[in-house]
Amino acid sequence: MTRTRRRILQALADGSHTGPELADQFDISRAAVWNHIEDLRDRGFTIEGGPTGYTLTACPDFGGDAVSLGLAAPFTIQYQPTVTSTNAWARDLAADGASDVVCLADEQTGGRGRLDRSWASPSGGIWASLLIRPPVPPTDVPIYTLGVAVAIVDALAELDVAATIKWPNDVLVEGQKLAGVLTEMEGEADRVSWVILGVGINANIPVTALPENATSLQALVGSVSRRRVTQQFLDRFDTLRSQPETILAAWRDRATTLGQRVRVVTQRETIVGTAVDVEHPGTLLVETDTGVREITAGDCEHLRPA
Ligand code: BT5
Repeated sequence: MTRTRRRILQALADGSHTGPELADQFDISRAAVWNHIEDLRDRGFTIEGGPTGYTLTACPDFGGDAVSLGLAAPFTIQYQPTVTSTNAWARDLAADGASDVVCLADEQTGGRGRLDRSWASPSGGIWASLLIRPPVPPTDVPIYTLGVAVAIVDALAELDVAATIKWPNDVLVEGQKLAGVLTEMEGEADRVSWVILGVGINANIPVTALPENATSLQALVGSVSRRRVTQQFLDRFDTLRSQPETILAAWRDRATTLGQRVRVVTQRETIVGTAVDVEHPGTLLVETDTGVREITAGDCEHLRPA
């Protein structure tokens, strides 16, 4: 969208304006204003004309223009209806030097989970990858993954959906997975070059289109505004990334793993015990018969109490 068109949209979001007012304000002809309004309508914005001028009465449910409008966080939003994987797309942008970009899609044909698992991504989801370049060493990156999970839980709370986090990054509602996070990065020993935080939220999707043990917002509360959920999530994450020292406490408050009997499968072994804490930057401490183990990565299963 051109800069003028974006500014006209913002002006209409702030209140009604007549064609001549917009023409004056942006120093363009009335015909040009009309063209911009028609283009915005083609993009899915409902703009009604009346005695007080043009009024924006509805936004599209999703898309780059819709999510950008009213977003406080300084992210550039890029949108494609269908992609293979938003993380793969964000990697291409990272190679081009981009930063603070969010790649959004309605559908992914090759969505990925951790360890190359597949991630079901039918149309109606929020499939998003945040490309950021935090000034930290690679060892600190897991804290941003925890921050993303916190931001998702807080965005869902606005819909009265009470979600919790299972270490390290599963967002669950009543034990079923509603959202997941896949973090990728590149960097040198003392500084990351880029971090991609891939976020999948099952939004307006019937559970029949999802794997077992998955749930969706549609199943929990009915169809939602993906625009609002995405904006709330991005704004919350932006606040958290500016205060990374607050993330761990926020994560602990929203986690279900602490205090539970767990089985954690890492690349090398399986550890069974009680999850007693999570330490910076996201290390799980599990008390076992042979002492406390520190686990930096793995798949965690909550067990019934012994
Ligand atoms: C994750 O992996 O939970 C990370 C998911 C990240 C997806 C986003 S979408 C945007 C971006 N682009 C991508 O290509 N990926 C990211 P993991 O913890 O490994 O969980 C994967 C497992 O969750 C699978 O093996 C299934 O059992 C299950 N699963 C697959 N699709 C699911 C879905 N839509 N909802 C819930 N569970 C799912």
